[in-house]
Amino acid sequence: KRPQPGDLEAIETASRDEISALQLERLKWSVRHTYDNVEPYRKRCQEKGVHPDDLKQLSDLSKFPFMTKTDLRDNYPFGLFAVPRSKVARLHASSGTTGKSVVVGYTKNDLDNWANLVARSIRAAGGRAGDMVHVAYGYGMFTGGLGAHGGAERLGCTVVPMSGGQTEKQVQQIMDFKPEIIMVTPSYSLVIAEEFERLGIKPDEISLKVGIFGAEPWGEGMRGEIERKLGIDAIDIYGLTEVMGPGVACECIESKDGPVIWEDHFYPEIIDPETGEVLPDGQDGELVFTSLTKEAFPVIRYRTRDLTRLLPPTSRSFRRFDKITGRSDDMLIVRGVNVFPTQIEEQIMRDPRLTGNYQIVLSRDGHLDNVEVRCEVQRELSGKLSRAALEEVSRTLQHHIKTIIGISTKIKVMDFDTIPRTQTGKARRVIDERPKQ
Ligand code: ADP
Ligand code: K
Repeated sequence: KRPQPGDLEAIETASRDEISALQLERLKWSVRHTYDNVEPYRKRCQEKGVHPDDLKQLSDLSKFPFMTKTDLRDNYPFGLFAVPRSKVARLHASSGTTGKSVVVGYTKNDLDNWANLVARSIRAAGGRAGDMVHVAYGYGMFTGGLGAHGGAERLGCTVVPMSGGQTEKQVQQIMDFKPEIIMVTPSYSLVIAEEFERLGIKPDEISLKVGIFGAEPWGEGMRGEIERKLGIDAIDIYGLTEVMGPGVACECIESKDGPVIWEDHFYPEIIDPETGEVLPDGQDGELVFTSLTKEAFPVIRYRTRDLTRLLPPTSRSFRRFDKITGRSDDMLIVRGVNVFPTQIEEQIMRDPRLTGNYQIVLSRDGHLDNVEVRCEVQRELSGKLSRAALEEVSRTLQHHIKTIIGISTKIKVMDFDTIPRTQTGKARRVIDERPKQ
């Protein structure tokens, strides 16, 4: 039986007018706070000829300049903080999937809001006070571990601060302690699932009911794979260090239809990544966030580089977004065709004989890009498929990728457990062996 969401806060069912009114009031404060206290942003506004007083309605935000990851790097470490360093209660840093890390700070109030929003996210996912939450996101400068931890504790759960790695011990503890909830990256959850399989433990013998997965893109096919292997509901949580950490948005268990943005704390926009123009809801583009309540590290129009579209409210009064295809800097351009690793993942996951572990290897042959997709057969089929069956798996996948994504690939179907597993959380999906230009 699927868990139900816990009690909702009043704002989660408020009218859109009430939400907009609250957003406008908070937006005015946030823009003013940033302008007054963050000199590089004030200069940027002055160059553009905009002032916090120009903000009369929510749509006026589009007149304000963007912030990007480059701004964070240029002002490393504390140049964009809006409070004196002595008021900063904690620092975190992005894990630096793409380049040098960036540092962010939180006041006591910021940490309080963060814990509340992660608690709200866990509640939306079906968790409640008294549940045991196994946290397998990495602890440390990465926001995943401590972010999940603070929220689970705030909700009144029993928190197991396991962190990443030590897969055998993860599984042993889950069997011994019997947590209802696990919070981890989707790719590491598969590693844990495989350890259960190896021990012959069936999904219905695992105490877990809900998994709350984020920090990297994952598609619907992957959701099905994780749900089957662990016997849980898999819920998508989203966040990024620059904007807060996990808990900027989270799916609700009753609809599982894309992360709901906690719009009382974050104002979303979708822009055309080329022109910077704001696009209407429903149109694909780059997700941009403005923080409405953050004190130490406010962001105004922060460009996430994550590509998706805004969707109308369903089970909450807040808007949602579609599963993130990837970020603009994950995009591969193969012989002129734009490809996201998740698109290839989606095609792999159509075949139940293949696991969710895969790698894409790019190489160059003269002037042409070659793409090799490495995938694995499920444990119970490993070494048991005939040559003809393996060829059929590979031909089918190649055909799907060609007809749906539009690129030619070489497929390598490998034995179970031959592609390296992540121990630290985020999987390395792409190996680019092309010479640097
Ligand atoms: P880094 O930028 O170093 O990877 P973060 O941990 O801050 O560090 O990563 C945030 C990014 O992770 C987001 O911008 C997004 O690209 C990705 N991400 C986080 N949660 C999700 C999710 N649920 N679905 C897809 N991508 C996600
Ligand atoms: K990431």
